Amino acid sequence: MLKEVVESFFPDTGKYEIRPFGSGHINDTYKLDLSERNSYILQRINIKVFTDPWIIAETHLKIQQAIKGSNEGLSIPLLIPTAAGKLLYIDKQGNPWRMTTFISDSVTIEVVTENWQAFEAGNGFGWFVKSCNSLEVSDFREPIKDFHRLSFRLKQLNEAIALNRAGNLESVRNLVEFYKARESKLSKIEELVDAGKIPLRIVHNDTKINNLLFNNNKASTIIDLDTVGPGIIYYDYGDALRTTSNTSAEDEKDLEKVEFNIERFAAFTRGYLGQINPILTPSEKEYLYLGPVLMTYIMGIRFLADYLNGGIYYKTSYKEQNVNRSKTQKKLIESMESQETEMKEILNREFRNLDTG
Ligand code: ADP
Ligand code: GN1
Ligand code: MG
Repeated sequence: MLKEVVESFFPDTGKYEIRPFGSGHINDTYKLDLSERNSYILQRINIKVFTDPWIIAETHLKIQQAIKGSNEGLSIPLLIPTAAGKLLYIDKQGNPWRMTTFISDSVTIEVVTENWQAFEAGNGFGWFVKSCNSLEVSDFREPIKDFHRLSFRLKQLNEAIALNRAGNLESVRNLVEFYKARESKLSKIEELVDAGKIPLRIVHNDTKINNLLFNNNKASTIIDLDTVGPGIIYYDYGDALRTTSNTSAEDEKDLEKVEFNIERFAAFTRGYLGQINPILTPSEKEYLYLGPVLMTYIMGIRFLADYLNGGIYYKTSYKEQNVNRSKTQKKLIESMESQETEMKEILNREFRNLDTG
């Protein structure tokens, strides 16, 4: 199978090496070495999740165009077409494969341990949204419909509760109650979007910290562009902070170790706003503090729904992983709630500093 795929991109290649790579929850990623200094990333796109993979490829190309000429030391992996000139190879089973350039000597971070890493993450993800600012939102299609729409994710959770497919609902009653109690506060964002008060932009939509590559201690490459498309700024700001400011792993079992670190929040925010403050509208600024809690909540209920469904969406390496992920999101939300005043103060201070030069 892999031979067929590799040869569709590089028909004349001689010997090569290919091995699984990375730790994403959705696609299958491989590193392909044609020679010692000539490597690529080959990915099988999960078509249960991305039902129209051509949307992803077309969007990738448009983003490539948009960032051409940017000279801030940041980039994205470039698409490598097949020998037949297509952006994807569809294998005999109907699975789509995509090849991109490999970023040599890069590292990903799973858990941030230093403030500079958070600052760099803010700078990198901020650069991405700034680079997409001139794009026409209506030229882009959503690769996953209603991906971060809260009402859609709540509907999925309610269905999972009603069906209780895995028969484990009783064991997570408290968790369900926790999330249910916060529905109305967070629904406000969707109301603002629907009322046209928060603008749609082209955003990344999956800004977890390991979707950013570092080279020489600098953010260098924004990766995992599958979800790029229309969205709001809170999706990117919020999801990035959910992971950047988490003091522990996404599925940490010892909840004592899980906290939302306010110093990382401040460092990320400084890097992020340094890039995008000039393009933000007043209403986007006003509710920015809600981004982290919104996205942590959405991930918390998605992990919980997948646990109730018996683990049909996210890759898992052990049985309780989805519920552990959901419990860490709960702990992060509690930690954010107890620091809401500080978060607002930090944001206001950064806005003031940037606006007064
Ligand atoms: P998933 O959608 O499954 O999360 P990603 O696109 O994020 O897949 O890739 C998984 C991992 O592979 C990343 O976390 C990173 O470690 C590595 N990776 C992906 N693309 C590249 C690249 N172009 N260069 C180097 N490493 C990469
Ligand atoms: C998935 O592909 P990956 O691992 O970067 C998911 C994100 C979640 C994330 C949680 C298409 O991201 O939405 O935030 O897991 N991607 C999709 O870790 O569902
Ligand atoms: Mg990823």
